[in-house]
Amino acid sequence: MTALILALDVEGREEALRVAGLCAPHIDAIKVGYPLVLSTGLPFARELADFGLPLIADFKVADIPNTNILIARQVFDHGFSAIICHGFCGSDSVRACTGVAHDAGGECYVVAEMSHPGAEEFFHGGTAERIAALAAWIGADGIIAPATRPDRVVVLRQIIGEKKIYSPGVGAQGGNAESLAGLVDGIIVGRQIYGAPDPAAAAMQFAPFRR
Ligand code: OMP
Repeated sequence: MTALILALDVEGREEALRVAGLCAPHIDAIKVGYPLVLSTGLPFARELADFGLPLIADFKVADIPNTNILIARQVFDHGFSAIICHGFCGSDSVRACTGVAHDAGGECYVVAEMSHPGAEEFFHGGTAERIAALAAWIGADGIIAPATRPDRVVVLRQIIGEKKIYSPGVGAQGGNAESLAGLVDGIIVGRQIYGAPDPAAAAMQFAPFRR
C-alpha cells in the first residue's frame, strides 16, 4: 500500500482543524510544516493528534548535531511520530535527528532530493545519491524524493533498498501519483487537497492509489 500524506500547509488553527477533519478518513498521515506551526505554535500538534493519524514534522532540520537534537526533542515531546531532516549537513547531523527519533519510538526521514526545479542546481551531480546512501548507512527510516522526477526516484530506490520513500510534488508541482505506483511508500500532497473546494473529495481521488 502507498500512504497518502496530507501536507497541511494552511495557516491558523481553525482552517487546519477544518481541513484535517474533512480529510482524516481518507488519508494515512498528516505532515505539519512551518506555515502551520508558526501560525499556531507547536502545542497545536496535540490537537491534531486527536484525529488518530501519525504526525510528521517537516522542519527540514539542517543544523549542527546539538541543535538538531534540541529541535528533534521538541518535536517528539509534542507528540509527533516522525521528523524530516536535511542530509547535506552530514552524517553527524542526520545521526542526531535519527537518534532522538528512535529513542522516542519515532522515525526520521532524510531529504535526498527536493522536488522543485531549483533543486537540480545542487542535488544533481551525485549529491542526492550520496545523501540517500548516508540515510541508509545511518539507519534513518527513509528518504524524501521528488514525485516531479520519477526517473530520479528509480535511481534513489536502488540506493536505499527497502527503506521508505515519501514523495512530494504530486498535483500543484506537476507530479502525478500514477507514475510513482510501486515505486514509493507514500505520496505527500498539499495544495491539491487543502486548496480544493471539497478537500475530502480531493483526497478520495487518491483512493485507488492507496490500495
Ligand atoms: P504541495 O506542492 O502543495 O503539494 O506541497 C508539497 C509539500 O511537500 C510541501 O509541504 C512542501 O514543503 C513539501 N516538500 C516538497 O514540496 N518538496 C520537497 O522536496 C520536500 C518536501 C517535504 O520535505 O515534504
